[in-house]
Amino acid sequence: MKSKSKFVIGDIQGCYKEFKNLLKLIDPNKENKFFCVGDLINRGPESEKVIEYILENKIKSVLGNHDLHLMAILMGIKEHNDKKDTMHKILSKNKSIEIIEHFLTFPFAKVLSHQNKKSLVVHAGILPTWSLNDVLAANDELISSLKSDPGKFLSTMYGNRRKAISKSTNKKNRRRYLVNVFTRMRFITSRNKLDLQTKVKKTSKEQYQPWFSYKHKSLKELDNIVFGHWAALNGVTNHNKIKGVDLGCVWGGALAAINVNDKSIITVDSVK
Ligand SMILES: [Mn+2]
Repeated sequence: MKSKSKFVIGDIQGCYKEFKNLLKLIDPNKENKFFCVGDLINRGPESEKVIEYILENKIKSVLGNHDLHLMAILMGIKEHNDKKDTMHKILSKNKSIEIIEHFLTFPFAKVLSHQNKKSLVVHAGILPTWSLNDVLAANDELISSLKSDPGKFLSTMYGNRRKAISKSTNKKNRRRYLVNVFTRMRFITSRNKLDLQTKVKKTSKEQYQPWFSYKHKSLKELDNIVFGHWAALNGVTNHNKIKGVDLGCVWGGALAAINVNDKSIITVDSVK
């Protein structure tokens, strides 16, 4: 690699070995920059090792639904679901404060600038009707309430709020909706109503389309949008400016990184 590159890494979800293998490929001399798409932990085998590496090396990411879930567990707001969650070893490490403090530096949306171009990184997606300013305003609104009172934010965050809501009406429901857009969204209607159930590639529900299939206002100002969260897509969006980087490493697929400078993708296979 000639000059410094910037990469966005897909959903790691506790796949520490694959994460380290990927870093060897994208950053052999520790001079390239990389940023994560969220869901650093959970479901996978070595979340505690991923967390250790993230804290030690001050790795940056946007917030994913699993990252928020870990914060809620660490703050005693949610219980570790032993049937689904795989974060016991994180909880036993007594690193709650460090983890929460580090995760509180993560945004929901991040603009990466490169060669006069801009890439937007989000965990799940953004609304088609949003300009870049609207994206950043929604991010600021969430981040300021998360930082000012994490306990209150995390305890009122859970809920399947699916319809948009104005600022003045109900703050909790508005936060829930915005968190769902940034961290859980897959299919939406043309009126920005979310389907929070369907996780596969296609939906039979009329009126619902993948969020990236609509015309996106923010693409006037952005070179591309990079997201994770939706493993079933296997990265396929059929959109030249909206790129999925969750290749389902935790489900036996691959861990991917996209080079935002030239859009090339590097992958490592899941370690069995
Ligand atoms: Mn996710």
